[in-house]
Amino acid sequence: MSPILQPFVLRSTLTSPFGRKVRMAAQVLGLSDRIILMPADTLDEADTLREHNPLGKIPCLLLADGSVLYDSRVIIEFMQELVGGETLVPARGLARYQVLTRAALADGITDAALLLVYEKRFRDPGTYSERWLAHQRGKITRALAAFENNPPDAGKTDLVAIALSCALGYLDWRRPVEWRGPHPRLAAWFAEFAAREPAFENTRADAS
Ligand SMILES: N[C@@H](CCC(=O)N[C@@H](CS)C(=O)NCC(=O)O)C(=O)O
Repeated sequence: MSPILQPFVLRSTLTSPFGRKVRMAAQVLGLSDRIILMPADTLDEADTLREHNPLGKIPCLLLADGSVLYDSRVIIEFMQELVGGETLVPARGLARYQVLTRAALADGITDAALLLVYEKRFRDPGTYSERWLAHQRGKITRALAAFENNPPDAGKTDLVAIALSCALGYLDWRRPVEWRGPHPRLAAWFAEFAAREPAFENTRADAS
């Protein structure tokens, strides 16, 4: 069977911001109905997730031939190649690497936000490292400032918009930093993007 006709299993939770990136990208590329979501528990040693991805991270994509793809960036590149075109990422040239770099910056916000959340999940109160928390907050603050100075085009749904909207959605949910006040242009971009792009609303954890 051609890979385009095969179903894919996505190991993820509905609340994972990186899983949401993949779910949004799949919708935008018209691949949602090919994807079967199989929840994974990253804390459960018995979960087959660690066989699929030794890092024990979500999302990962299981293909019909037994291959496993991770991480979210690789899965999205795979899906883009499957459908063809360059909806999410330009195929080549400097423009491609500029989009990938901006998307990496957006992912870095999510990575740092997750580390802030994990610090409190894995350590007992009183043992949190304020220095480590400030180090991660600094990454978020600097990356948000860069996007505030140069927000994406609200009319465009590319990899940058997907990664950034998932990062901001995660900040809104977990609130590791207060981002809206100091970043009005970014907040305006986010509001406009969320209102315009159905894949954003459709991939909320509580979307029906
Ligand atoms: N670079 C990875 C990051 C994935 C990631 O950090 N996923 C989180 C959940 S959103 C996770 O699996 N955390 C569990 C862990 O780190 O053990 C990607 O883009 O997919």
